[in-house]
Amino acid sequence: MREAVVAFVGLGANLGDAPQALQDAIAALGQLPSTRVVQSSRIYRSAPVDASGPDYFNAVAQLETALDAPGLLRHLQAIEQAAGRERPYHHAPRTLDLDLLLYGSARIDSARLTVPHPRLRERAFVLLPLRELAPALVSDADLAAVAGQRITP
Ligand code: PH2
Ligand code: MG
Ligand code: MG
Repeated sequence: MREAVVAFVGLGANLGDAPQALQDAIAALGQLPSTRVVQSSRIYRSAPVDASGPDYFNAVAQLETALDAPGLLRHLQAIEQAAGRERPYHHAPRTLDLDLLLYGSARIDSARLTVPHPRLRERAFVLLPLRELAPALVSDADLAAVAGQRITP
C-alpha cells in the first residue's frame, strides 16, 4: 500500500438538512478505501461568501489516506453526487460540497485539481474549523484577514 498522507477536506452545505448532510459526509469519508477520519471540527454556520442563498453550514475533516489526490477527489465527487449535488451555476446553493484543501505538503495544479485550495486563506468558514484541527496551519494574521465574515460555531 502507498504511504498514508494527511489530507484536509472542507465540507459545506446550504440546501436541505445541511448539518445532517455534513455528518453523513464525515461518516462516508470514514468508509473510503484505505482512509480514516482522524478528527473533524465542530459544525459552523456562516454567511455565504461570493454566493447567494441561505446560510451555509461548514466543517473540516482531517483524513489519513493512502488514496492518491486524484483518486481522493473522485471519491469526494461521488459522495457529493450521492448527496444529490446539482451544479446549475457557479457557486449555486448545494446539498453538499467537499473540497480538498490540503493533501500532505503536495502542490498540485492540474486541470481538475488545485491544492492547496486557492481560496483557503480567504475564507473564515475554512480557516476557523481548520484551526481547530491544526492550529499551526492558521495564523492570527490569517484570521484577522477574514474577521469581517459572519460565522458562528
Ligand atoms: N462555498 C462556496 C461559496 N461560498 N460560503 C460559505 N459561507 N460557505 C461555503 O461553503 C461556501 C461559500 C463555494 O464552494
Ligand atoms: Mg467549495
Ligand atoms: Mg467544491
